[in-house]
Amino acid sequence: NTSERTFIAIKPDGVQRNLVGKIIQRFEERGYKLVALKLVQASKNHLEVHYQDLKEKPFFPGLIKYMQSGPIVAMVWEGLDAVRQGRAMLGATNPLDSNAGTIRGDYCIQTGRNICHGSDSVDSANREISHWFKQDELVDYEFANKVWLYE
Ligand code: DAT
Ligand code: MG
Repeated sequence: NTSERTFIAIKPDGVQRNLVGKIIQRFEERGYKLVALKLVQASKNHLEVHYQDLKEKPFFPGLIKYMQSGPIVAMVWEGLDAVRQGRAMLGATNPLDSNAGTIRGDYCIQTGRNICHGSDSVDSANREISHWFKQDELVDYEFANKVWLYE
């Protein structure tokens, strides 16, 4: 399915550390299609819903505070296997376990400052995309590269 979509976010540390361009560049160069993008200061409630599955975890309050500490770049990327490949490109949750060549493995050190988010399944991608974007913010356009990326 070359129309699979994933929600990718650059967390406040990624923005402050000037890694926005580099992270976007990886998805562009791989061949994924940018469908939506915005810089947002997320509210506490918005982040608590985003991370609803983690609300019982001991690190949850710290996670919400971290995610609220500055603007986030919210994006939707589309293409074949976008969810799984997006996760692979980010690397392991704990950057100490992330391979070199992944975003986390190359640009960060600690789990609590792991600079990026990616949906972990197609279902959570759909939920996260509609949580962060209005339908009319998902831009429908012809991706000229498509014929050179897919047979
Ligand atoms: P991922 O972001 O790889 O999907 P997750 O959904 O399990 O990982 O957790 C969401 C975020 O919460 C993660 O990116 C960083 C933070 N986090 C997870 N486990 C943590 C821990 N043990 N200590 C501190 N922060 C943690
Ligand atoms: Mg997750």
